[in-house]
Amino acid sequence: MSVVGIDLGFLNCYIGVARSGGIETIANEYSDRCTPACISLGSKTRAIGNAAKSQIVTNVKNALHGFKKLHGRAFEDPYIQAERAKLPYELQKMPNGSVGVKVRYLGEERPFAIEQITGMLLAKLKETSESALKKPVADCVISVPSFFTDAERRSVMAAAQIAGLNCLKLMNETTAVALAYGIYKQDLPALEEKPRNVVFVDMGHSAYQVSICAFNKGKLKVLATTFDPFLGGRNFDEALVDYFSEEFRTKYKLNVKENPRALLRLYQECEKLKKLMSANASDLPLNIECFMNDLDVSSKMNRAQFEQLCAALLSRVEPPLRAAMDQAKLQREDIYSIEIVGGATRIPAVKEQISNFFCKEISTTLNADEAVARGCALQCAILSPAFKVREFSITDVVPYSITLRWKSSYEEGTGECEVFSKNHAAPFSKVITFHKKEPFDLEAYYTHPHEVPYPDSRIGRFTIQNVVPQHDGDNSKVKVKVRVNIHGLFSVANASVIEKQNIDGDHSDTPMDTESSSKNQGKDDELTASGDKQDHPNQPKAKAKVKSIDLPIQASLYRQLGQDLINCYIENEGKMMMQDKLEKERNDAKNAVEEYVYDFRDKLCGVFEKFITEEDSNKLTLMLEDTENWLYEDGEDQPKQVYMDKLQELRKFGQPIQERYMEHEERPKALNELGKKI
Ligand code: ATP
Ligand code: K
Ligand code: MG
Repeated sequence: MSVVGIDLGFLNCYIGVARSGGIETIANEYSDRCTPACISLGSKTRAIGNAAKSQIVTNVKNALHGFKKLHGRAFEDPYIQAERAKLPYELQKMPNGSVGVKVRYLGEERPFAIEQITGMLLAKLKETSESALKKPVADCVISVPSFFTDAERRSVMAAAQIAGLNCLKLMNETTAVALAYGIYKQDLPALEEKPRNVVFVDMGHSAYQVSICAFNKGKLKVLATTFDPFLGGRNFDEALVDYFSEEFRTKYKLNVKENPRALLRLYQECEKLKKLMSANASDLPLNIECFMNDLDVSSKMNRAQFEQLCAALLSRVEPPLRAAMDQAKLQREDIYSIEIVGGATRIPAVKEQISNFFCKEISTTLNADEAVARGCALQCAILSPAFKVREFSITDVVPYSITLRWKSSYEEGTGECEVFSKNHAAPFSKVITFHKKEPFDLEAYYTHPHEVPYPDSRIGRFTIQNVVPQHDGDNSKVKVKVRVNIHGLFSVANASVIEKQNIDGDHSDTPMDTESSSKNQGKDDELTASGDKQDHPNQPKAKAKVKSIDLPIQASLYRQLGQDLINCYIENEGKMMMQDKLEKERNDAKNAVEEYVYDFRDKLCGVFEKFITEEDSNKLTLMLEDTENWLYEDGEDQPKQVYMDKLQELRKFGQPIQERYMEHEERPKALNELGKKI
């Protein structure tokens, strides 16, 4: 069984694998360890990754990129509408109200759900892993931003399923980085000592995330996570694009924003310029040939100007750092080190903001591009029974507090209770007791909608079924287990009714009381809840004559894709893969003809010359020329078999000459051998 971790980036994806020697990141067919999060749909085939990236400017409407955060949202979502105005390809509302794209593929206009798009990307990463590891890959850990809500997480899970991956865990990006940092550290404080507190900062292309973790030997505990989900390298690119667009308007009378292709090129050039400015403070040129209306454009910028231009963005670096320290209740002197990753932390002014806040040098010892993938691979190794790694326990946090609201029976009305507070340990299970006579609904939602970068606070509704009064007409005692699982997903995991045969005095009028599950349930996603007992003291329990009967739960999760639809997407992905495979074979067959033509022609005036009459050689040369022309005309686009037949036909002429030549080559050798024997 293989052990794979995937950093599913907004711009760049990386794959980490665990091998006996340790963790490494693997390269794709372009010998590139970074696979761009890009998919280009064509009339015959799909290109995914590097090949797709090079088509962004030429296949503007069908080359998809920047789609990571379209997951799990309604089409009408303000974030989606804002992205839609900027994306060069078209977004489309899917029948279930979520987001898809409208592209031309195989010669017709087709919609694809966002889960299918990411599914394509993940399938490509799966294939890359398989060809590197030379065995099938299914189990993996996939990274998600720590601020992803349940709907976003579930949508990524669906994408993994479409790609044929078995996602053992959706891992928060900064937690993956923390694991990559901690697991090999030999000098962590012992369990009973004060933990080592480390701040992790990741600024990628689309988002900025901070987490503070406490390390002891063999364990890490996330204390707080904070973020600006809308601050990343792309915002700095955008600032440059806006600036140069304005300049080109006055200088060249060009309206860049109205020309998608020019705009995309400007974005690419600005990203390059931004990176150059990280290494060089002096004036740097920006030149784009044949930019628009056959005009070449040029300009320049230096780092000081850039920092001025981005002052508003730079001022957004500090607040999440401050918030993280507040939430973790730590002072600057409690921080052992500040570790930064993510491409955009290479911007000197970003680094400066961070180190100024902590009054401390920041550490760049982690691999800024690969730490997330490495952490995910380590987590996968820990979860995989097939792999031995050192014991390391990871406790993450719930990013947003979660409240349960219930509609009670006629007498009790409605009630609510916060079941998980912000930064509560996760994964975690709690048991809540209700006293009910009939089935009831539990609605889960984020307690403080304004803290959640998502416009809907609903998580899901869970109906606890088959609840009836006790024999004596009294309330039944219903125990409901709520859980934030290993993926960071909330659920009502199970419900049971406790038959009233006990006399435990637990008969209060309060509609519910909470208690933490105090037993480890023997599953990955549950922790012992001892730390929580103080908050919700356990009622003394009567041991005798308690019978617990499981109750069915009907769950309706917010923005959940139905399994039927996912199955349909799985089938479609299979068809598209087959199509890509056939198209590749067809192209290979065509290339084989072309190669044969060139090779044969070379040999006709080279090694074959002595083995063929001049007349035959001329005839063959003509025939090869015909074939070459055919390849560019009628033979440009033929079924695979046509190319195979063509190759066969050419071989009929080439083979005899080849044989005469080989025989001639072999004869002296054979004689030589014979001579030795005699
Ligand atoms: P996200 O984490 O938001 O999903 P990602 O993981 O794909 O995105 P990264 O690969 O971490 O993002 O970072 C990409 C960003 O970093 C891009 O905006 C890129 O331009 C920027 N970047 C990379 N190198 C440099 C550099 N030397 N100077 C400035 N910016 C850089
Ligand atoms: K990345
Ligand atoms: Mg990233």
